[in-house]
Amino acid sequence: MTYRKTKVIVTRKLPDPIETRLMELFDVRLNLDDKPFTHAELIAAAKDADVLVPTVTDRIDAGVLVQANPDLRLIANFGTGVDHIDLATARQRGITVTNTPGVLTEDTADMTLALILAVPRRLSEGERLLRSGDWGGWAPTGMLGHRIWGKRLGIVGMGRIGSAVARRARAFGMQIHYHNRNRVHEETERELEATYWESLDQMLARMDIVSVNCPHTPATFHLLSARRLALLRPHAYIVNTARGEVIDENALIRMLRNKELAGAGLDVFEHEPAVNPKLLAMDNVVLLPHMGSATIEGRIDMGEKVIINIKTFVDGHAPPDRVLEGLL
Ligand code: 8YV
Repeated sequence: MTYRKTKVIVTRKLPDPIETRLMELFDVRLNLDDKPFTHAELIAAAKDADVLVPTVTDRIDAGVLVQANPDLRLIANFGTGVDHIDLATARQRGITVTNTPGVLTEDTADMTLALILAVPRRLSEGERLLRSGDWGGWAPTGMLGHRIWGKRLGIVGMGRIGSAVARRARAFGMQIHYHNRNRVHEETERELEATYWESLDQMLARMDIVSVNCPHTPATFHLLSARRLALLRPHAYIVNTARGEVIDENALIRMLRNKELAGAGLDVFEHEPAVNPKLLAMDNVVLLPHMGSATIEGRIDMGEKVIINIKTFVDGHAPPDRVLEGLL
């Protein structure tokens, strides 16, 4: 098949330079008004496309995939996480899935650090106070938070993003601890002065701040369950820029309300775009609308990766960012 004859359906509005390049290369259907596709619209797209370019807001489940036309051979996801795609059904139907790893690492790590700083230092609370007009001026005991320097940071998931978080956290004087399926290279551990915990439970019980940086897979759903969250000490903070589903959100909310945890910084939620109103009412949380990778540079790089994956696939080669289920 030639590029020109390849029918690509893009489910959301992408940065202009990416959309322009896609239009130059392929037979493309864009979503200019950016209205998320309904399930029925996703099924219709899968019936029509050779290549589907979805994002995290599209649930590409078995219902979509079994109705796909036989020419749908590639799902070139715009984003790194692929938990919204039923990978097993895609594999059964011979559909290749690609993602966009690497290019959003630094931006997501920056946002993680922003939350690690924002929650203990009460950034959002301070800003709310100032904007409310109620600030009476400086006071020796006004807006006291907690020091970051010297605290223990426990990173859950030491992949690209987890390691980038660790590098930054070192510069803020934090002690790095991590739990990962596999221990990272000795050299990386030395560089980061990182302590590996084979037991997540044991690590959680000793940390001051915990950062979630692992993907959401069947194995990590509610990895931070009510039981595990209860291992955290009451002065601990938790930050999540990965996926809401990794934490049992109801259990987290209960603990925050009962002051069994000091606070949380959340960029992701279990039922996006819905955010539990109980969280919205809390002062000891900083809440962001899933914007960890939201830089124009990052989104253009992600689009470039999507284009390279499609081109390589159409050329008949294995695309560079194939998602191999077992490796997630
Ligand atoms: C993306 C993300 O913006 O890439 C990911 O996994 O979580 C986000 O930062 C989003 O997924 C785009 O589909």
